[in-house]
Amino acid sequence: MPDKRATSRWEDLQPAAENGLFDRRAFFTGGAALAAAMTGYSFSEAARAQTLTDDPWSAAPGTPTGPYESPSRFENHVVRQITNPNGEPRGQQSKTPHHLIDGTFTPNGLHSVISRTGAPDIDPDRHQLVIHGLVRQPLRFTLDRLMRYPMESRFAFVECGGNSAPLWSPEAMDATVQQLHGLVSCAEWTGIPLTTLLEETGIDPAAKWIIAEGSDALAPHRSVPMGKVLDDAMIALFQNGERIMPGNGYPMRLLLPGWEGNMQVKWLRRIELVTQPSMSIYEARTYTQILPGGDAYKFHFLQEVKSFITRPSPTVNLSEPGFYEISGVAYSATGRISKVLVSADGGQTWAEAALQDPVHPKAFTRFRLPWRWDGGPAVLQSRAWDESGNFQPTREQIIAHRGVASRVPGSTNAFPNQHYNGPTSWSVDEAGEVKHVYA
Ligand SMILES: Nc1nc2c(c(=O)[nH]1)N[C@H]1C(S)=C(S)[C@@H](COP(=O)(O)O)O[C@H]1N2
Ligand SMILES: [Mo]
Repeated sequence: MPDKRATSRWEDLQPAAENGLFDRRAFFTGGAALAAAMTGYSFSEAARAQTLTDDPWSAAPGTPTGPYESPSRFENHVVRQITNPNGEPRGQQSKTPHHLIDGTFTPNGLHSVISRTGAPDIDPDRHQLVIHGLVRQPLRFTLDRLMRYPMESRFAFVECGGNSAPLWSPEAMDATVQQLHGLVSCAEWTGIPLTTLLEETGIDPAAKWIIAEGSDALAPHRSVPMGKVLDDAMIALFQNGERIMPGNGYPMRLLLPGWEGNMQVKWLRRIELVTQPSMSIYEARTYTQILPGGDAYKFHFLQEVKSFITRPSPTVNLSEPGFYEISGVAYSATGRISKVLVSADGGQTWAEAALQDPVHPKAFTRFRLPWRWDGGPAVLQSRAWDESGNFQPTREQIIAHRGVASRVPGSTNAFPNQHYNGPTSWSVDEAGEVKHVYA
């Protein structure tokens, strides 16, 4: 006989959408109700006490803790995917394994990296940041000096404009969430608001932009409008509590929360205040969006509302029918995520996911919702909304606006189009195997 209380709560726990999807209320009604709803779907086997004493690792003292710890050797497969694993000297991408991690912050060793000429081996005692141009007084900052300024911490995702670009392809791909969306990561960044340093140099009212330049061999530079600089630009020195990783800009980077990754200049050495953008190669060509009619966006600053399901996802398959948690991340350049809807029938019916607290602006938000897989075919998909009223477009909407894999005339690059923020769909077949599809 089922417990009466659990039975009445079970009624609140009818699936909220087709194909066995529950919604965020399943978490509010509490563990007992969820457990009742899961009756008949036990994940665990009966326990026998002696199984706890048999294991060899319990029979002898363990390994002493080292000065800097790496994950368990059983987690050796949880690594970034890198485009030139043999160190070939060219631009490099390292992609975050979203399907193998959880929570909202990317561990530093798994943070995505894009670099054109590799990470320079910067001696922090010799590195300097110069701020000059349209200022009252140009200044030079050593790291020692910067460490004396008041700092602040904030959570922010960093996403390459080219993240998710494979999804401009008209054909579905045999690809993991890492391959499709691995060029976005999220960290707690600590550093000095750029405005603090600009108060010291002074700002000539004629200054409308800054040009930020890195000290890697290419000396890449990008222009940033003064509005963003005064809003929330940061000279970041720490990443998830430790000094910024070499690949992410050690010893300092420009952080522009929510904006195109390419603008967030790493290994930062120079900021010049100017009247006009520089129209460098990354703003005049590489990160330019070509529209179906042939026109281009002059700039595409914002990384707009996006979400994707990380589990289940390709290679993270289902072993048998029953209960699973659907989990993923959502983020937006225009504020906090306010709502995530999930579908298990390819977008025909939707249930609202629970958003895990705390929900920070311009940072990853983890969404979760229980799902009872009946063993039949399903197509999983998520869509996100933010507090500014922006939302993740349907695939139809974004393609109508931006085209499919539009090519720069004469270019051999398959996906020059960037900033894909439509939904990602995962199909589940009867064997529980998860694959990328277009729904
Ligand atoms: N100095 C410098 N800054 C750079 C780059 C670079 O190659 N050199 N790559 C840019 C690109 S294309 C992106 S998407 C972001 C990626 O930041 P991440 O490596 O911390 O993820 O850094 C940007 N900043
Ligand atoms: Mo990028």
